[in-house]
Amino acid sequence: MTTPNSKNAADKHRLTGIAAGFANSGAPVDVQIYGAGHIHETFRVQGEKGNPGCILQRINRRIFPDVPRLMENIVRVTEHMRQRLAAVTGSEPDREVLTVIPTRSGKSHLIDDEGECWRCFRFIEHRELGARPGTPGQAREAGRLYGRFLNMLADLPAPPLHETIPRFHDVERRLADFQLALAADPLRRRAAAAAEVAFSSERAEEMQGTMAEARTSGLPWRVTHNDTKFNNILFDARGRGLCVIDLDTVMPGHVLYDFGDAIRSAANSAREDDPDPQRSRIDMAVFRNFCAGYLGELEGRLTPLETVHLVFAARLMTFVIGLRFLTDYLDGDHYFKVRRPGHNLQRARAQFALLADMERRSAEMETIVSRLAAGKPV
Ligand code: ADP
Ligand code: GN1
Ligand code: MG
Repeated sequence: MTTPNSKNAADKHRLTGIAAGFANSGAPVDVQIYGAGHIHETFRVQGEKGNPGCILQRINRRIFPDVPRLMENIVRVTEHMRQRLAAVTGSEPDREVLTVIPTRSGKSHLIDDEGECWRCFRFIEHRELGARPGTPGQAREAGRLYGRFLNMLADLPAPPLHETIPRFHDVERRLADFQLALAADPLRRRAAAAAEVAFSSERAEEMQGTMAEARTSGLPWRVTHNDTKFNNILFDARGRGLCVIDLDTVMPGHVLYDFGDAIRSAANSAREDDPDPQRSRIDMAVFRNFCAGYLGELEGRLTPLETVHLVFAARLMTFVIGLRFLTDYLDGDHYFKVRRPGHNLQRARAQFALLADMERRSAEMETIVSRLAAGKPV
């Protein structure tokens, strides 16, 4: 008979076997589920004493079907950042950039006997901080780290990185996907989402129009991270930003994507899925401090067109990600991991409440950005 305990033991045995396929020194001692990401299955593998262990991930192939290209990007990006860090006195490349641990036969990923794809990174000791900054200093550090990330990849040699998710943050694509899900409405959920559907329709034109105009005016393409959630930064024990992780979506993008996604994730006074939309508000202290860290690091790099669109970017990305949660709800919850019925609808509602608050406070946000960009205190 298979009991939960025997299943656990079988799973652990299987995971330990997979971990042993990577060129990590020493035998794996224990494996546990780890982290709070929405995309992959992540495990922490503990090694024998003195071995930092590793992070083992089963890659979500529905979202990233071309694993060799995905891993090629990650290897290129991490090696480039490692070289850049090696030139900085006092830096610790093993902790400040992810290290891909190859398989025993030297590959970037392993395919198991069920056809699942696995990869492994060196485990970086860090302090768990949760989904949002707890202090102004952490918000500033998050800004600094995402700014430094952009700086370090500004001279990544050609060829361009692969586009791992086509048109990932393209608002036109996201609106088209939303319209398809709304028309199909496979689970008859449209009525439950009527208020959110109306909210997004009211904003579609402004979002698309402003973005199209910025592109026509020469908004630059850069190497961007594209998934700049607060929990995609690891912090050290003293609360200093250490390492940017979750590099699956590093590819050509606009700086607006990174800035906007970071603000909607870090400068939210509530959890991303708070069931009470009244609580989703822009946290101005976090906004100010993130901006100070980000703009301080990127001094001289951003063009005036980029700077002038930063506050719009915070609204744009809150809209785009809210729309993706809403689309996934209508579609039957196939993309984001959900933990309860209606979870994606709650997430969409919370993002839209945050967006409405940003709309109310846009003028204040603009003042903060323009003062910082002009080198003035806020
Ligand atoms: P997802 O795409 O599912 O969000 P991530 O790559 O962000 O997956 O990893 C999930 C979690 O695992 C992270 O939020 C972090 O807590 C932890 N993690 C990932 N890589 C490392 C690492 N190299 N060292 C320590 N913890 C890590
Ligand atoms: C996913 O992987 P994770 O949990 O950091 C998603 C992001 C969303 C985010 C919402 C590849 O991020 O785009 O903004 O959830 N990543 C992907 O929490 O779709
Ligand atoms: Mg993540």
